[in-house]
Amino acid sequence: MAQLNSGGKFNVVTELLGKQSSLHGDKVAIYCGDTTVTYRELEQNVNRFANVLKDLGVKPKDRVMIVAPDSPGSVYAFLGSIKYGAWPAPVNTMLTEDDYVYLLQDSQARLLVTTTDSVASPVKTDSLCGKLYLDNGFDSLLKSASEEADSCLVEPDDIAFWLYSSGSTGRPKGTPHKQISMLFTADTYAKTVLNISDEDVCFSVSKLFFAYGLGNSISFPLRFGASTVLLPERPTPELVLETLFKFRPSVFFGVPTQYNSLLKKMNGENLDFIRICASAGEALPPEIYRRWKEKTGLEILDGIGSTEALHIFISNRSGDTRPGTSGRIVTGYEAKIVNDDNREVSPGETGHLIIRGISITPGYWNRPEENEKKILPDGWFRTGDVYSQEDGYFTYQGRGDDMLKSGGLWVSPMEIEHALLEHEAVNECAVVGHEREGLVKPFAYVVLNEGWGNRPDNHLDKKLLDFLSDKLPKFKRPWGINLVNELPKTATGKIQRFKLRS
Ligand code: 3UK
Repeated sequence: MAQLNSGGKFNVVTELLGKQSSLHGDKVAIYCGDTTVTYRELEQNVNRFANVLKDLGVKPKDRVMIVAPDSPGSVYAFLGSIKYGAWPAPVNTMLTEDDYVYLLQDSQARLLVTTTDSVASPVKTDSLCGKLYLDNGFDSLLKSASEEADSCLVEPDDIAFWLYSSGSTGRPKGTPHKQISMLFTADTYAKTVLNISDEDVCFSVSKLFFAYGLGNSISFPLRFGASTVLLPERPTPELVLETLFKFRPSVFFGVPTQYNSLLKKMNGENLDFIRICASAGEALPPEIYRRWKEKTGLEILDGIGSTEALHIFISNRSGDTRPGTSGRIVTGYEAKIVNDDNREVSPGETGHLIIRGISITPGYWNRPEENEKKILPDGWFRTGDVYSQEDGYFTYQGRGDDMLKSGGLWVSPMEIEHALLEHEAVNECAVVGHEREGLVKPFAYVVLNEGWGNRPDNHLDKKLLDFLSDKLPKFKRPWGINLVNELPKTATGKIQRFKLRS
């Protein structure tokens, strides 16, 4: 597990790259389109980026915001900043100009690393002293810098980088992470659940600016001397399949909607180069698990992680998957389910999930009220999720603010959604509570699969309700089904149930 000999100062990038580039200098660290980067080249370019920061007058702890597609250049910027002691903050590339103004102001970023076509590129703020364009002059700038650089030596608990956590409501929150945390997530989840080694090639559909993608594409492969496949483009199912066949990764990281759309595009392809499939971001419907297993012969390991925890802390294991659950606690973390008074509930009972582990953020940037609510005594952290647990297997019941109480009984929107998804007409759905005569009742919003929406006779809303009557007890059945063209989603693809409620 992530432990450092001297208890002294270090730099996580030296820890990750120094060892790998001397052991496997010629090995490919990054595949991206037709570009390959060896471990030696990666270390040299990371050093060059650190030297560029110095020349630009950036100081340790200054924020370097990165708004760029996944590419070798964005990895140099991320790791080079950490090596130099600055705090890189990779953020979502799909936001609006207003969002970038907010993010740059909130972080007081000194440098923006972006591309010329980015919505962020024209933005100006008081704190910003410069911009670097990865697609304009970047290569020659790097070439002019020395390939040797000293590491900024710090304590393992010092900050290494920031992410932005996008809750379902409110502005994104700056979420600093410690140096040690990149190693910790690798040595816990990536080692004990995925068993990643230098023989692996990792490919993540989730981008580097998500905590999930950052671990999958940087911390995990580099920690174990594996290779990573980066995809700069939007991961359409066609492009993801093409990438799978081109690089034949052994570890595939997806999200449930991606598995769902891949299933719809696939036609007897053989994916036997994949050793392990992971899913996170939202609960994996058992139906998608089943169909994927049937089509590919592969299990999907569903696990829950968060931006605040940096990566996955509860997960299914190979050969021991329980579809419909998030699996068991990942070695190195602790989890408890508590009631409103923070007392642990009995097995099988539903309550708030709280977790503890080294990789949890020390606290949001400039958000004392949020920190007060979420950070509990003794290092426990409130996830905001509602869970139950039996025999050590944790079952997601919904976000705290999405749960319904109907007829005095807890109703999990997820459970109804999973049942609806078993119907062949249903593409996506979301269940929320609406008030009827002063009481909250479940209602479903359903997006139909192609070809189902325009059948004249369909009465599908009635048919779906009939379908559910075999699957769910009466109190859990929706009071109505609304057929809709799409569901409101966050930039990260999570359904915004609060929008359907209002
Ligand atoms: C939900 C899940 C049920 C849950 C993430 C892996 O998703 C990640 O981070 P975010 O900050 O969102 C965290 C919230 O998403 N969630 C995530 N995974 C699951 N719900 N089952 C799951 N398997 O509400 C959680 O609180 O965007 C995932 C690794 C790193 C991550 N940041």
